[in-house]
Amino acid sequence: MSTPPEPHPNVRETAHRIAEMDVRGAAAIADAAAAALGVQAAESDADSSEAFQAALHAAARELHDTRPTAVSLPNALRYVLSGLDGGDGDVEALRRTVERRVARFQAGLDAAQDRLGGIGAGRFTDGDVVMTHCHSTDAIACIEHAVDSGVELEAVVKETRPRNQGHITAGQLRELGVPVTLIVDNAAHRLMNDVDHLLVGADSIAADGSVINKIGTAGLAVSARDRGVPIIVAAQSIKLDPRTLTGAAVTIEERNPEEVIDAGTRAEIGEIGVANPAFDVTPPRHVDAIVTEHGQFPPESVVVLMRELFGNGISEPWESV
Ligand code: RUB
Repeated sequence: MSTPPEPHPNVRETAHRIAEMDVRGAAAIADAAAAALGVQAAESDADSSEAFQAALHAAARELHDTRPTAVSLPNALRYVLSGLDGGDGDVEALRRTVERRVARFQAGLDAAQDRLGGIGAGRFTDGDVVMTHCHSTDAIACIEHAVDSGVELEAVVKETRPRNQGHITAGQLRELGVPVTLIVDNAAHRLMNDVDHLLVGADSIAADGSVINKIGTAGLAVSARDRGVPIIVAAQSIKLDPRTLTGAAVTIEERNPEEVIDAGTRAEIGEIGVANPAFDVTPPRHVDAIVTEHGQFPPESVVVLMRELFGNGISEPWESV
């Protein structure tokens, strides 16, 4: 087997930033991965269409192998690479095609988020209190649209251990002028009596309507159900996982134990195991609505949208590298 071509340094750098969570959140990961493929295409010195495609596939592979759970990543790669199907163009034509598709993909991300924000905002009325988990740009778009149209909201923001992405959410909601109460994750059930909505994002949505999102979402949804608080998932359609149409399971990322406990403290405690799953699976029965740019769906019917958008067959050209 021949050695795969070296990806462009920008691709290496982007892959590193995604793996280290300098770039994080499903939408931002998709955006960064598409941009990196654009740089790979723009600066490729390949002298044949085959070499050009091989380099793009190798770049996609490197980006793909960074984090396993957010399906927006393979969906972004697939979208950009599908422009190369057939491969009968010369290098310049292929380069232009990739650049065009990257631009279209990135514009689509922004437009989808804006549109779903407008749809999700419709769930809120004046004086509502919204509980959030982690940091989701799709979820924040719903709050932003509501605030922009004059609805007064308050937020209870979970800090979201171990990485505290709730702090990002708190900062962004303050910028929107929303009063924020920050809580530790363990206080969520206690505070559930005081909130009107639970609003979260998604990293992947399976064909049965299960929602894969930041660890803690599934337990939070059980708590919200118990208190009769509606559970809303804001997720543009690149979060739909077409691989699950044929029964594949979403891989849950396990991260470094040092995010949970530093090595020194761990050594002081003595011999212990540490688990650090980054995501969990909320079953469809614990979700009230999935808000996408195509409208709101009960989780069980999201499969219809998934088939419409992806069909039954999906390609993974980076697997051939
Ligand atoms: C982020 C997370 C977010 C989703 C949706 O996890 O679980 O809820 O990615 O985000 P991590 P967005 O911080 O580990 O990447 O709506 O911005 O796509």
